[in-house]
Amino acid sequence: MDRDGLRVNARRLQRSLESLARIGATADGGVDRLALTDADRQARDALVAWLDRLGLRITIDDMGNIFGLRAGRDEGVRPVMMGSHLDSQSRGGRFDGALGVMGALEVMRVLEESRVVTERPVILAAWTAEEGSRFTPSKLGSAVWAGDLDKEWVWGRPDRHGATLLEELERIGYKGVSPCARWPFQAYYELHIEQGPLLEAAGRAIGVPAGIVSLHVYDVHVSGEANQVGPTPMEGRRDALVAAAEMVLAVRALPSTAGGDMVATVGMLEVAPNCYNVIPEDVHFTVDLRGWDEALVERSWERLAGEFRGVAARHGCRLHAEESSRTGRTEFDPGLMRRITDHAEALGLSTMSLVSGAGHDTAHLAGVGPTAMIFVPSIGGRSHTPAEETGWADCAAGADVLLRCILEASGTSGD
Ligand code: HGY
Ligand code: MN
Ligand code: MN
Repeated sequence: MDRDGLRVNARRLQRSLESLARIGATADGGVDRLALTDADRQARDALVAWLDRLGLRITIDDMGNIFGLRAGRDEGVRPVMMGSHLDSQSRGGRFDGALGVMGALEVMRVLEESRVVTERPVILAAWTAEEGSRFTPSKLGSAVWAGDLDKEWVWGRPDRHGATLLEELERIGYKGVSPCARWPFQAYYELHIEQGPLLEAAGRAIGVPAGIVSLHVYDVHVSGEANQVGPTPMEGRRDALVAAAEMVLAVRALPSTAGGDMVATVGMLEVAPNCYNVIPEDVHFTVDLRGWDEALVERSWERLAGEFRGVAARHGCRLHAEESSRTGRTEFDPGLMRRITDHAEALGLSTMSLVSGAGHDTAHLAGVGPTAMIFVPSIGGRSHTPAEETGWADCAAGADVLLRCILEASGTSGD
C-alpha cells in the first residue's frame, strides 16, 4: 500500500463540518453548542453514529468523553490518539474543536476505505466541556481523564443556573459506565484552527506550536453601597462599578508595562442590582492572564492585586480576589513536532513555529504522553465568534498532515 499516496477526501470533510455546524447553528453563521446542552447531545449523537458506521469500538466514560477505537494488529501496544472537542462558546464558531474531531473522523474514514492495517490501535477522542464557557474551569473532560482534576469535584461544578455537570451529563444520557481514567499512548495529535492572526499574516499553511502559554483565571468581587441615584451626592459614593471600571483599565494596561508576551483580559463582568436608578453595589468580574513565562504571569497578578486594593480603598469598597483556575505552560513533544513539519513539507505545505495563546485539551494530554498540535490559519485571525472562518482547502491540508502523522505513528503495513 502506498501509504504516502493517501489523502483525505476534502469534500467529505467539508460536508462533515457543515453537517456538524448545523447542530446549534445561530442565525449569524456561528454555533451555540455549550457543553452538555441539548445541542451538545445532538452533536455527540451524530459523532457516535458516524463512529458506529465505521465499525469502531465506542466507549463513553463517566465524564462523557467519547472514544472510537480502530483495532490494530497488536492489541497489546500503546494506541495512537487524535481528537478535540465538540462543545463551543455560546456565540462560537464552526471550526474551534469541530475541525479536530471531524478531521480525526476523516482520517478514520480513509484508514477504513483504504483497508489500512495498522500495528497499533488508533483512537479518536471527543473531550467533554473543553471551553469552560458553561462549566468552569475549562478542559474538564481531559483534565479528569489525565488525573489533573478530581472527578467528584468536577461533577459538582455548577453552571450559572445551578445545574451541576453531573446532572447535565445524566440528563443528556452521556454519563458513560466506564470510569474516566488515563491510559498510556504512543502519540496524541490534535488538529485545530490557530485562533489568531499569525499564520495568515505570514502566508503559512501549517502551524507547529511549541506549546501552550500558561493560563491563569481570577475571580474579583467589588462591594460598595447601593443607593438611590437621584438624591445621593456624587461625593462620598461607594460605587462598585466605578471602582471595577478603574480595575478593568488596569488589567488592559498591564501587558504594556509588564514586559514579555502577556495578554490580559476581563471577559466577564456582572453588576448587581444592575438597575439604572440604583448605585451599583456589587460587581463580579474575571481576569484572564496568559503568557509563556509563568513567573511573569504570577508577578503581574501580584502587582495587579495591589493596584486593585488601592482602587477599592479610594472608592470605599471592599475587595475579594482569588485565583479560580490555572493551567501551567505546556510544552509539546519535539519529536512529534518534527514529524508534523516533515509531513507538511512532504506535502508541499509551508510551516511556521509558534506558541498557542489558546488553551486546549492537549495541556492535559501532554502530561500523560507525547503530544503535539497541527494548526491551520484562521481567516482574519478571528475565533470564539460567529465570524470564525477557515478555508476548506486549509482544513483538508491540516487533515492530510494529521493522516500522515497517524499512519506513521500507528505503524502501517508496508513499513
Ligand atoms: O480559553 C481557551 O483558550 C479555550 O478556548 N478554552
Ligand atoms: Mn478549541
Ligand atoms: Mn475555544
